[in-house]
Amino acid sequence: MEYTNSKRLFEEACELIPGGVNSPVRAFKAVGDYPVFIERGEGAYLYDVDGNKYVDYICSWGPLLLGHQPETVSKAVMEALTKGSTYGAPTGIEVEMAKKIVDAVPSVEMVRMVSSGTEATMSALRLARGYTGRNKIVKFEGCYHGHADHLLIKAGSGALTFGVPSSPGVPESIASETLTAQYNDIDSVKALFAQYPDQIAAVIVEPIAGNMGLVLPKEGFLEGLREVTAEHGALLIFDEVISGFRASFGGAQKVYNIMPDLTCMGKIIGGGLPVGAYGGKKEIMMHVAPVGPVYQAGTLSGNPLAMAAGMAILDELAKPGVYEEIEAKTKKLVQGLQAAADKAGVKIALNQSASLFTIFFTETPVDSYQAAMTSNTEQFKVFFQAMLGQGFYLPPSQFECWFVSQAHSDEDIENTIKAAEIAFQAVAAL
Ligand code: KE4
Repeated sequence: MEYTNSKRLFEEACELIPGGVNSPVRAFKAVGDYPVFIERGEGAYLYDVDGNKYVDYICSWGPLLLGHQPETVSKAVMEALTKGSTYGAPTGIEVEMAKKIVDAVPSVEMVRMVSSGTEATMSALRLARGYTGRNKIVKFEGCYHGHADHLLIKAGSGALTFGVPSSPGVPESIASETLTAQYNDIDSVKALFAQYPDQIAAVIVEPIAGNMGLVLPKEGFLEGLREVTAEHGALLIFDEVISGFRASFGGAQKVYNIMPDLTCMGKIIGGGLPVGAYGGKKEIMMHVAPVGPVYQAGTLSGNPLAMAAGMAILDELAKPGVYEEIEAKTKKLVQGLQAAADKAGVKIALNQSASLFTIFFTETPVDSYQAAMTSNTEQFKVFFQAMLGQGFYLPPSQFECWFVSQAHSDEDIENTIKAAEIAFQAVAAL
């Protein structure tokens, strides 16, 4: 494959944009020297600036469950654009969108639209602190909730239970209010409640973890979180920015039949345009300005173009059989990839849920952050490059998910498996 224009653009971009990208993971730092620059997307495909075509398994990190440029979504956005792009005033479509989310997501009685997943989680945590009058929050090592200061926290050293900043610029004073626990280990959460009685405002969790690679909740883990937070007067916050409208039309909370107090959403509900949302029990949401004291605002919140795209994609996803169709494709792909790895003698752990999956290059079953960290990132890098060179665009990190869409055809799935047979051979030859 020829990458002349991508290389040139990346050199130019690096002079003007930190790292040459507007979001770090796009820089391909874990897998190569430079990213490919994209010209356009169509259906299940991306086309880069050198004319190379790829089957896309990032789908913009989640929003594009129907693939690129689904006809009804594009049509809805273009139609909305004939009436303007933003008003900074309330519109009828925001009411329709709120109703659609409230009707679909079991625990959500009231919702506020924002413009990113980070805004959604940041606002939900401020609301939890304002509602409970408590300051501490609990997050899980390996879960990512956007880049608000109090969430850029990693586990402190063994002795420390409170977090330490995972980025310069996050004050210790803020980090000390964030406690870290271990995903799928309910005892690590109970220990924090015992150590900090009446001080924890909320526990925030990805009900299906997608940011350490895909890690599924163990039997009883989510139920345990629901029980321990209720017992201690803390809020349970589900970060469904990835799993919302992907795990099912009602999100992971519908699949696992758990009712969190607040839910954060993003990605799919914007149909590819900037969006986020947080919502939950009306009694809690009524604490949000202007009806309540907890302040949160946004110039482009509920933007009419994003609402038009969101309404259109949710209308498509509400149709019978869509989730079953996409999950069936994903399962066929995963079975083929496992067989390809076995054939090459490469040990992998493969986690799949709905239209998400991750191939971990480890023989350890991956049900925790620690297990995910046993992955061989060198093997992942070789696999990634071998797939990219054959026209398959995977997430450029071992610790992310592949995203399958309705646009991926049976032929795309078969071709992906054939390419993986070659890519796994390259790994075996290391
Ligand atoms: P945004 O602020 O990027 O819209 O959403 C933050 C966020 C919140 N919660 C979860 C569970 C998320 O996965 C994300 C963002 N996801 C990453 C990919 N894992 C976005 C890709 C990127 O950072 O460029």
